[in-house]
Amino acid sequence: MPEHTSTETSPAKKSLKQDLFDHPDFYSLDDLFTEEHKLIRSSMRDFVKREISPYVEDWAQRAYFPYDMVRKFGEIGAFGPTIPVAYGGGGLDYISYGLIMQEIERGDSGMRSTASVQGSLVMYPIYKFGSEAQRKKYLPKLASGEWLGCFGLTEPDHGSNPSGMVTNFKDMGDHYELNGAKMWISNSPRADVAVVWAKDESGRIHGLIVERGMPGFSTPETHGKWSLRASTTGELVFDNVQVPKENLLPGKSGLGAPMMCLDSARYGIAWGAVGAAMDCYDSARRYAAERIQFGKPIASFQLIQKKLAEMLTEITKAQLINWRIGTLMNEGKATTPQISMAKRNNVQIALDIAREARQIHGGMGITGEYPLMRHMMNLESVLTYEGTQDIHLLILGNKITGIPAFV
Ligand code: TGC
Ligand code: FAD
Repeated sequence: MPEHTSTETSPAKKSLKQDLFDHPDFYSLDDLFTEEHKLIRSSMRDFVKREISPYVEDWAQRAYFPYDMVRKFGEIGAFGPTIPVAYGGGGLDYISYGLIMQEIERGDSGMRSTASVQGSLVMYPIYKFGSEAQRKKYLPKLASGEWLGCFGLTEPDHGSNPSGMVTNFKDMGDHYELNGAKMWISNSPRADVAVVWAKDESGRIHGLIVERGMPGFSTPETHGKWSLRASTTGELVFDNVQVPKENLLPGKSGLGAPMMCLDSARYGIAWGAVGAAMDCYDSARRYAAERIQFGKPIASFQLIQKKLAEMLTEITKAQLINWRIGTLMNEGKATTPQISMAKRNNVQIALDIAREARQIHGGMGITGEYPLMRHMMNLESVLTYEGTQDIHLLILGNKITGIPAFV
């Protein structure tokens, strides 16, 4: 607690309800969760409180990726929760997956990136489009955290428009030869395997599993980020890499294959962003109750109450979106535009809440004593990756009008 913050118990603090601190659940969404959902949430919450929250500010300040979290995430079941148990996954539903992402991102968006890339962007395509041999070889090691994976779609000249990618492979008879480069790849500098999207000689997109150690494959780290500083980001460079033919994902080709992975990851982000928003709201509510100005806790001023009321309203609306999109995911009915709406809305409200919460903390809000600036800077990346806010608007615009406005 900062020295200039009053430690007296103010009337506002006395009236605060603990449940709204620990888990803002204004519309009693807990009534809709099963006992298993609540157990998963509380065990992830305890894990994050123990293993991430006490250290993450220091990791972020030092731009340090805590690699030992990979094994810990594996042990707690954060990797591939929806993948069947037979392949090392959790065999859980999509609400459980969402709750796991929510609790991890309550700690830090970069830590959630590590987990959601591994589950939705590496394990999911191997499970969905991989051969049985590929599933058996890779999934259990990825689930346990023995191996870390990454997903290479974005290129230096093709971000929002992945169909323009130039990374390509040629059939050399007994193997494929892969050339090109990917940029902005989460986990890449420490990844053991990369799911890479590249064009064949006819220009059709396929997924290939590239392993660290293959000659010509390198993963330079990207330095100087002001965002997601506890997550490691880098490039993937392919210089005549010989990829065994059995490493091609046989189940699906075309842009639709990576887009299906993005549906799953964007869904997880919609939940994760609400976790970050909850953490900012919790901090703002506590601070407002404790901070005395003009002889009163600032929580007693109408303008502060307006900010808190709007935060709780937006969190509640985002929670309701997540609940419904989660049930649609469980039924296999969620559409890409529905997922876009959830991802776009929830990341935007989380960023707005981080900024408002920072204001409530006054000058203290810019320090590492509170999580606000870290969440705010992280959410700037979350706003951009997995499709920018404007790309998600255009996906919705296409759905509404039937007219694609991307070009
Ligand atoms: P478009 O013409 O719309 O579609 C091309 C083909 O793909 C099919 N398709 C899908 N299939 C299944 N599921 C989906 N969700 C699909 N979306 C598209 C589509 O049916 C079509 O198939 P076919 O057979 O007719 O050819 O494609 P487009 O080139 O116009 O692009 C559309 C656009 C702009 C919406 C899309 O490309 C897009 O979403 N761009 C944003 C790129 C993006 O999100 N990149 C994310 C990179 S990964 C990342 O950021 C990880 S961050 C991880 C972390 O740290 O958490
Ligand atoms: P651009 O596509 O160049 O966009 C620049 C601006 O132009 C944006 O505002 C965009 O909305 C706008 N724009 C583009 N096209 C249109 C249009 N048609 N109409 C209107 N506006 C448009 N990628 C991966 O493949 N794997 C990863 O693991 C991964 N991790 C990432 C981690 C971080 C920290 C970051 C920052 C990015 C990561 N990405 C990853 C890349 C991410 O998906 C891209 O940054 C994102 O898709 C946007 O691409 P771009 O940065 O090239 O921006």
